[in-house]
Amino acid sequence: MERTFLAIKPDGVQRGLVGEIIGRFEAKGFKLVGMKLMTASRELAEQHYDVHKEKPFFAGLVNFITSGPVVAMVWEGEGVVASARKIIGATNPLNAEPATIRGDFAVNVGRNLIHGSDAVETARAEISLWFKEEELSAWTPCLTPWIV
Ligand code: FUP
Repeated sequence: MERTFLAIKPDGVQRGLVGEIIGRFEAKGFKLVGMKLMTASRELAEQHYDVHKEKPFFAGLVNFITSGPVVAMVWEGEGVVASARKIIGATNPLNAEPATIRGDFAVNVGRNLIHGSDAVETARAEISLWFKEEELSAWTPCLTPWIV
């Protein structure tokens, strides 16, 4: 089954939006298979955002993401990578539609509350970067027959 990596960024934790954000993925019908509150090391953050290492915003991005705890999560479900990106909304919150997480709660591209993997392959790499296999739980939700 498809999995994605989501991380509620330090601004989401500081603003008390953890429950609100997690609730949206639960309500949609996706399954939480891994979750931990942790402060990322610079090394982890630099690897995670490696694709942006030449960008002018890279240093600020790494400083921000390592500035406090994040909620790192793995979610599972049919089409979860693309669907989570829709639930999250556009990277720049000013372009994010209402009813998306960024559309409802964020204003600034550098403080956009949550990260979500952009493709199935990226998700695989990000999950193995942030989680050990034994930190993930395979479980069978009894609600599944009512949703899919
Ligand atoms: P996303 O996939 O929506 O997280 O967006 P990107 O991978 O394009 O960007 C990663 C992060 O870099 C964003 F969440 C915020 C930050 N960023 C900036 O701070 N300024 C920019 O112009 C673009 C991205």
